[in-house]
Amino acid sequence: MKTALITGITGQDGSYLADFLLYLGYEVHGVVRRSSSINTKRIDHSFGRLHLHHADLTDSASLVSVLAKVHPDEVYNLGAQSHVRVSYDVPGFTHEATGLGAFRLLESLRTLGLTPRVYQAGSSEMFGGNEHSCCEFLSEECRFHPRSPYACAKVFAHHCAVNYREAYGMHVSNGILFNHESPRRGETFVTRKITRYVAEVFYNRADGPLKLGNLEAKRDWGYAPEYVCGMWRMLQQDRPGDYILATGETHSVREFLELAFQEIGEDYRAHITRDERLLRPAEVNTLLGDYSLAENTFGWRPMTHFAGLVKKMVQAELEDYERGLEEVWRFYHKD
Ligand code: NAP
Ligand code: F7E
Repeated sequence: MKTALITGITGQDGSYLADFLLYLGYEVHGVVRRSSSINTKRIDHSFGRLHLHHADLTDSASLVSVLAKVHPDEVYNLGAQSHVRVSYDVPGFTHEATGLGAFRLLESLRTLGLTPRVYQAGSSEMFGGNEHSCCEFLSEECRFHPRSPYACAKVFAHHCAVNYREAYGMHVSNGILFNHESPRRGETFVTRKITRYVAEVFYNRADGPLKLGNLEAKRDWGYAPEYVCGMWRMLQQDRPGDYILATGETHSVREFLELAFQEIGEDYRAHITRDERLLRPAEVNTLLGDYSLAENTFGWRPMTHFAGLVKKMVQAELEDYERGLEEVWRFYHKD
């Protein structure tokens, strides 16, 4: 039985990854940070099967202590202050947790002499958008142009991962993941904000119009459970590498609104208002990724595309969304 350690296990991806690794028969450990209110709702359904440890990516000693106890075969570094807009409000903390946190984890492994395979959660935000690239589809070869404290921190973490791989021969892979969403997405990210509001309208619980920022921004939006399977596949390769996971389609926030409201037979224009405070000091206008390296190397490709994702998210707000996950796990583990 393999042992995995996940930082960020209470987040969207961490919770799906924990589900998938338990399904595969792993012993799953997770890093949980102390909170004054309960922050484990996404993993409560597997509580008895998980090994949870208090630690924090801003605290090296806590990381050393957990790693020395667990001796993992695989480490997935998903912990981060992951909200781009919020990273402008708390840039220092974002750099500490999202950037230096990755360094602390790698350096703790090195000093302990541990050699697990490591996944570093990189982001399409590192590219700053297709307008900063010469390619129609962003690939692993395109240069980074970070446009927020969050993206700067992720670029730093990415380069640390490459450096530990080259300097110390560590098996560290960078996933460069484009937006991936789900019913477990945090409520302040735009897709979940919209689908929650749609459910409120449907049940006559909406309290005033939905306040939104830039509706013209375009994202390459995929379905999160499929992306965590890609993280795992990346670490099963003999050689570490850097891989993009994306859908190869891009759609605007406005298109997401249109489809989401269509699900309940409403016109979004009657329900929204613009709030300047939700605009960003520097926006990433368009993201569109090329996942062909991941497909050619380890057979990963997205199953759910834009319209299917919107439908899944709206339906899940209206009913139980846990059904159907088994199908995803089986598809990606077929070999
Ligand atoms: P998320 O839902 O925001 O989860 C972030 C996780 O990090 C939470 O478990 C959070 O704990 C934890 N965390 C925050 N600060 C921490 C600290 N100082 N020490 C330890 N843990 C800390 O993010 P996600 O959507 O699952 O994304 C997972 C990772 O992939 C993140 O690194 C994100 O930046 C990256 N990423 C996400 C996407 C996407 O579209 N979802 C795309 C590319 C990259 P609490 O629950 O206590 O807050
Ligand atoms: O914004 C626009 C906003 O916050 C998407 C994180 O997981 O993916 C995520 O970052 C777009 C932006 O996600 C609102 O301006 C309009 O253009 O849902 P978001 P994000 O910034 O793309 C990347 C890949 C990550 O790595 C990050 O960790 O939607 N937008 N109105 C809005 N966005 C928000 N949040 N709220 C609005 O009201």
